[in-house]
Amino acid sequence: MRVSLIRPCPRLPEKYLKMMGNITPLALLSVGGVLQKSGYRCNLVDAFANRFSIKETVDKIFEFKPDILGISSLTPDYNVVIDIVNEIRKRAKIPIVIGGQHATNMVNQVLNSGLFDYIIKGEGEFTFKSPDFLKVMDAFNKMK
Ligand code: B12
Repeated sequence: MRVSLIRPCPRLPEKYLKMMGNITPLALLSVGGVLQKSGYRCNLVDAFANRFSIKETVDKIFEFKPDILGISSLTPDYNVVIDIVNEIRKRAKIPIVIGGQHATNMVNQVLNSGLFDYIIKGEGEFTFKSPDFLKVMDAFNKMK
């Protein structure tokens, strides 16, 4: 299974992005590392490091031809995440998992948005590769 992991770039002026510095995407490296060890093929679309626009982010995602997407969201990223997901939905029907602090703390808001197929709360690496989650994924794919 091919998994594209996405770190969004918050919509802030460049001077604020610069102040944040070069932040290593620890969350997605943790998730991707565990998935790769379990046999998944992963790629990381780091829109923050590359200052990708919504279109560039989504183009990069589809270049990898993923079977599933995992997107990380802090609260300041969430408006951009919504735009990324809306753009993805225009182009393809693909399962989308959201994780990270916003999804963990604002689960009802995220669930009610109707934009995501799965929300993983808390530490995501082991949930993502758990047999229960894979079973649900399998059922989802059969419904398509
Ligand atoms: C270290 C840290 C930083 C470092 C970042 C270091 C780095 N290389 O990432 C610095 C100082 C740079 C920083 C900056 C900021 N931070 Co900070 N930071 C933290 C801190 C203390 C730990 C985060 C961390 O690295 N955890 C380790 C990683 C491995 O775990 P994780 O990020 O939680 O990810 C796990 C899960 O969330 C989940 N997950 C995450 N994404 C995904 C995606 C998928 C698909 C799945 C399945 C699972 C999943 O699985 C991951 C692995 O277990 C947390 C507080 C805390 N104790 O968690 C605050 C925290 C994350 N930061 C916060 C904030 C607000 C910020 C800033 C926006 C501050 C600012 N105004 O600039 C910036 C944002 C920078 C950015 N764009 O990422 C808030 C977020 C709140 C929220 N509701 O979103 C937190 C929770 C602090 C708080 N309590 O307010 N931060």
